[in-house]
Amino acid sequence: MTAVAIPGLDTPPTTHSRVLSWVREVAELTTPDRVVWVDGSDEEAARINAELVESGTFVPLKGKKNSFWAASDPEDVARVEERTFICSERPEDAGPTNNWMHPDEMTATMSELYRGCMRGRTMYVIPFCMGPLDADDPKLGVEITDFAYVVASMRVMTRVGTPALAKFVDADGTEREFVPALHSVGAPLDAGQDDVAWPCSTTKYITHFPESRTIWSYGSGYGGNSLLGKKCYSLRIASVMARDEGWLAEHMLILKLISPEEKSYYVAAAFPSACGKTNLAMLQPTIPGWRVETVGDDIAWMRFGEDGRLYAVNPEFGFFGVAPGTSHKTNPVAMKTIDEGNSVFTNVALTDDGDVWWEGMSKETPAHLTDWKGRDWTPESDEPAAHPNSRFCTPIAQCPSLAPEWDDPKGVPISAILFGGRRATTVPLVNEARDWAHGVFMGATMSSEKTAAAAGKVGEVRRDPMAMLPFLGYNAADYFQHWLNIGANADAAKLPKVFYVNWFRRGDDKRFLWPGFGENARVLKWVVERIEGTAGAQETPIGMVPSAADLDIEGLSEPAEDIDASLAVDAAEWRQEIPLIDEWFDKIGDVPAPLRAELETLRSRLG
Ligand code: GTP
Ligand code: SPV
Ligand code: MN
Repeated sequence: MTAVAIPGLDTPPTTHSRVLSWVREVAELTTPDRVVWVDGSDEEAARINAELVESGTFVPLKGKKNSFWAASDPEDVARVEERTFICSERPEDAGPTNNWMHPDEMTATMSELYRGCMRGRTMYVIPFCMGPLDADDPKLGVEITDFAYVVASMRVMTRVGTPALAKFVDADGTEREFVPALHSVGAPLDAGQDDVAWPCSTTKYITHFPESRTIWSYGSGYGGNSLLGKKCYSLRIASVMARDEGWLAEHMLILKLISPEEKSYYVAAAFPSACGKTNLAMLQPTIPGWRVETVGDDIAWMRFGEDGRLYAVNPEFGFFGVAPGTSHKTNPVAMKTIDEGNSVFTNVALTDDGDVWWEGMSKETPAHLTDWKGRDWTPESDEPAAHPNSRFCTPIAQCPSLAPEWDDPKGVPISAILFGGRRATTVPLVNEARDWAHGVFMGATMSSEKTAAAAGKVGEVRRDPMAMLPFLGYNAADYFQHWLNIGANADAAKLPKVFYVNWFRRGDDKRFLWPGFGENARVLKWVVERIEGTAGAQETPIGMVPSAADLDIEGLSEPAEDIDASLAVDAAEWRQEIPLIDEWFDKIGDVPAPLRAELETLRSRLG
């Protein structure tokens, strides 16, 4: 084969041999017009943003500094779970919850899709690092993409460019491992063909090869499908690394709660997509004396420290948050973060004076907007102005509640883990696990109504173990066993306490029983008091649940009946959960015995 001359390919800023050979291999397969090595500089970002404005992908905002509005293809608005694959050698290693195809078959199929797919486009090479650059074992990756929007967004979400690339080769010349992550929108351009603002393909694959720790994504520009450091690397591939190396890669926010006595507690919480992680991570407590600082809003990597406690690191560098519902009332910290500028807004509405708007942002609805599909919009329009899964992408450094230790490579010691979902019935506001195994059972059986974060029907209740259903890189039964092993290998007294929360229980008229948002601090306060042994709880068949008297509810405007109803444990409702859990465990297959035992305990306690 003759070496292909592609401008930029032969001027790499690294000597890392595998990076060089892989980039060449991809360039020869995808045949871009040119190759650009991303250095992460401000000058480069300004150039790429200008190109995105030129191509129509970005509209610069007048209302926010260095910020842009983008609208996706209307068919490319969310993660595509049915097109997401775990291609392990053996189907049983992908487990019953993932789509699987043999790696050879997938490699053959996708290689044909990739062949010539970057024709007429620029191929960007983005070296990146998930987590602090000065970690002992920095988790490196290289994303190749043909979409400048991905370059602009990766720069916000991860540590990219020259500082990351410097970690690829040690001073002594040792080359570090990295995750190769290939992305293409799958829309080659013929000579003279005009581009569209949001190129994508009707054929989509979001593929993970866990054994070779490789990611191949094709056909979509949407965040979770294209910003490959996020869900693809930091959860699906990292969960496999974590299984092999004895740590946890989880779909969790990390927050720091500071008591009036100035004592700090770190809490990690796993909620499914669009179920409140970003909001809880940025919570502003309504109760006097308590403060919350933010460490991360989506992903936690947790390892044991030398002291035997579990320490969490946020591998990300920005927030990719749900826009609708975000307001100065519900989440003032997020609003202040984006008001600093340097942000990308995708599929929100555009105001006439060049700023962004979405449902729930303000009491008054603007009289006229450009909706996410680029159409004139008025309050009389029958579709929302912003897509329900529209997102802001904004640098974490701009977050006013950021904890100073947020990027400490050691991480922060976790005192409590919360699991939670979106359930209109049955699940009480908060419930404390009796011990680690019971907590793992809570996580393994948690359930939630489907949201707009993934393509498909919204509202359906499904089991979403540890909020990882769409993000597990391996077999779910093995994952549950891994969680049990983490507990078995630890000093029980040093393990985080586990709780199960539900902010979304509803009354007969569908209103939320619990006010949520900043008021969730009352639940966090009870969690801390349980850790300290100072708060009461009632023993119920499902775990330890507070009564209203055990919670600090002073100053809440909700009627007492609503608070009681939010805390109620109705045995009849819970008996209806049992066959659903049976069905779920049957689907999983080899559920570890301690979790089967937990189910039998629950069954007998419910009578
Ligand atoms: P992903 O970024 O998709 O992983 O979602 P997330 O878990 O970060 O959810 P987020 O905090 O963005 O919240 C999703 C939606 O739930 C938003 O519309 C919020 O306004 C709403 N929400 C968050 N917290 C609460 C709460 O305590 N109560 C109620 N009723 N709604 C909430
Ligand atoms: C989620 O869906 O959980 C998100 C958005 O946080 S995405 O990055 O698309 O996964
Ligand atoms: Mn979020």
